[in-house]
Amino acid sequence: MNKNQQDNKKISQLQEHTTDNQDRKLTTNQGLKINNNQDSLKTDERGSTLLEDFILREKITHFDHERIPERIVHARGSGAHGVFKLNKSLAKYTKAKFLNEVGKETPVFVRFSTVAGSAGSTDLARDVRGFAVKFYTEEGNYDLVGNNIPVFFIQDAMKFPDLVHAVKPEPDNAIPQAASAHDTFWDFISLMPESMHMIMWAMSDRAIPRSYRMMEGFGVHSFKFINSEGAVHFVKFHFKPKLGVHSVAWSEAQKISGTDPDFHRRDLWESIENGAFPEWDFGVQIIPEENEHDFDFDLLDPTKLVPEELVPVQLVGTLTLNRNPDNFFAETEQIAFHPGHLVPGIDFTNDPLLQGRLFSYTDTQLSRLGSPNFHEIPINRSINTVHNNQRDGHMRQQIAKGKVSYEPNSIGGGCPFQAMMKEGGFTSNNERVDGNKVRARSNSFVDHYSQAKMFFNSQSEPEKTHLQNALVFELSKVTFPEIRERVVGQLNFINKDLASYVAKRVGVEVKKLDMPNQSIPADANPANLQSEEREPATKSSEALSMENTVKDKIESRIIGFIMANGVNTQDVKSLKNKLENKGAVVQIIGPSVASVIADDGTVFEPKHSITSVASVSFDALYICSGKQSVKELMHPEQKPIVTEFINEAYKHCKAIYFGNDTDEIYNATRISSKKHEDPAIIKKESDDSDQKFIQAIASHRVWDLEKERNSMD
Ligand code: HDD
Repeated sequence: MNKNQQDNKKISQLQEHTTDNQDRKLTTNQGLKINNNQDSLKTDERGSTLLEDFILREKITHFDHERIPERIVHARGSGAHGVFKLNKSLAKYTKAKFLNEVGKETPVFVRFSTVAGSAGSTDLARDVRGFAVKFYTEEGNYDLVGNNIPVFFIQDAMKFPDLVHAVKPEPDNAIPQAASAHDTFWDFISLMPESMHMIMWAMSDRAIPRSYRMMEGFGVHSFKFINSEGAVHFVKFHFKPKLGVHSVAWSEAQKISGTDPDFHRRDLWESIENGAFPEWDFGVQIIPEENEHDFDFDLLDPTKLVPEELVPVQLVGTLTLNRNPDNFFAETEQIAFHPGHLVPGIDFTNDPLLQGRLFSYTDTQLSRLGSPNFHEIPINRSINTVHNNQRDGHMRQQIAKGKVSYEPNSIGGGCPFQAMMKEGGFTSNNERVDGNKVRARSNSFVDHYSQAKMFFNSQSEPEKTHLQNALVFELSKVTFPEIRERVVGQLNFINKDLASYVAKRVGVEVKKLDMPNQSIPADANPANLQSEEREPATKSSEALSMENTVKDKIESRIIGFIMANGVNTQDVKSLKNKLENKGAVVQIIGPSVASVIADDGTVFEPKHSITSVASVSFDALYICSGKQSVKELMHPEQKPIVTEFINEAYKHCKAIYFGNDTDEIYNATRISSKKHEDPAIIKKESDDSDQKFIQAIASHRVWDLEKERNSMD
């Protein structure tokens, strides 16, 4: 543990519960040392096993009960410990202590996830990503349970089970796993106009991130900040990755799902192990209570975002992940988030999606973790000690002293005391409430397309192409033509070209939307909550396009060095140093995993054999200099493998750098027939070639040239 980690109160708390088997003897759960862990106790060497074998019974019984229910959504995830540091005080808006004192550090645990797939599904599914942060503050745990997309599919929690049932594998045959490309999802979506804004995001490349470290995080709902005077501001929460927001190509995502389904999990784990700690700026959009109605959308509607042009994001803190968990199950699996875990100074709004969530999260932990004492599991404990009169229940850990478990009491001197507000006692926002009990949707929620338009308008041309093709891919898997037609009808309200592009490729026509006539009251039928086409007040917003993201860093990017015996040592070492000095990770790819002997006898150890890895695992490639090395790589047995490897990286718009004497390889690839200048294909020609390569890696991909790079198939 380094000094930073020792100062982390949560990590020190976890240490008390952590064991290490190093140099220890094997024991039973009762602490009894075990002398033979190979054989059960029998009547004879070939005889039956004795029921009295308590060691066997204990081992098997425990094993039989190892699995717990996976999360109903967000089952597949990965997490890490870290720290949140405040750089700018928000005391003017909130009394939350962790947001008041500049420089204050608060321990956190963050869990990222996909939504639809099971715990064992691929990381690269086209899906929303969860971004859940538990802040272990001095005033108790505060959970910000968000996503990498700032809006949601539905406006009311009443529809959440329907949404999830629609996207999960279909109930008759449990197909497909971790995919929205199927009948039931699109059937539901086609009938839920309110989903269309989120559909734009989910079909964009945001849904296939390059890394958890390169995703934004959003609290989604509007929350409330309350300051020490009781003044209220609405707030939207943002996390912006220091490495920028980047994605992979869809064909790449599909291949990664086969070659390395743990791609994001591995990436998070390895970057932390390598000391390349993932970092985000934490930001807030703040809206005074009196300006609640200043927008052309309702702040309580979770299918809307607040454009940054209207309310800028103020960056006030830094989130850094700096420590991997010691045990996946104990920490990442057992962590229990809940949007209702609050601290004084932060409160909910009446967003009807958020309101429903407030019930769901504790409820789900009861079935998932099995007991109301889930807060006592080490990863879930607050760093301040819990004092209350709750008692007993399955697996109770806390030993609460004394006779008294009720309040008021005189025997216990009235303890534990209620805390006054000035002592940090939580009080709910003293909001005036007056209304009739209704089961209804506010009219202010019925505009489903204008922000979808804003999102589409904001995309760069390559992003639009990807989004369109994602819709085509998904709808091509829908077997009911009327569903495809209805979705196209919805798209037509967003953008006519988009609708006709998709329609043409999924075999339907763009028609006036025809919603099925269901036997439910018209005003309760979501299909009838169809809004008119309306232009957004903010036509387009820069922050919504990944094109405008940070593109000046190569930190933790994985660069594959392709080499064979006879490679030029000087050349390899010099580029490797330059890249590593900027934080990139160089991985050697050899013809096999056998050592590579360089021209001067230096030995390089490949991490990969070119036959057992695909270019989708790398951000960029360097074809190392050296005549002998090239000759070996172009041996008839190797040539097709090497060229396919490079061609694929080319297709995925990556940076590819050719060292000295590598013309034979260059000429064998499709790159040699390129017709135009391509800034991400670099030949070692001059002193600044290395620098050009570094720039190309930092730019992530040349999406603009995707058509050209793919047109020579
Ligand atoms: Fe949820 C898990 C995010 C709406 C009910 N949700 C869960 C997780 C994230 C979110 C990140 C995984 C937490 C973890 O890593 O353990 N959920 C969201 C966001 C939503 C949202 C950003 C909308 C803005 N969720 C939502 C609604 C409901 C739920 C409307 C129910 C009414 N969510 C759950 C759940 C889960 C969950 C069933 C499954 C596992 C868990 O809670 O702990 O209760």
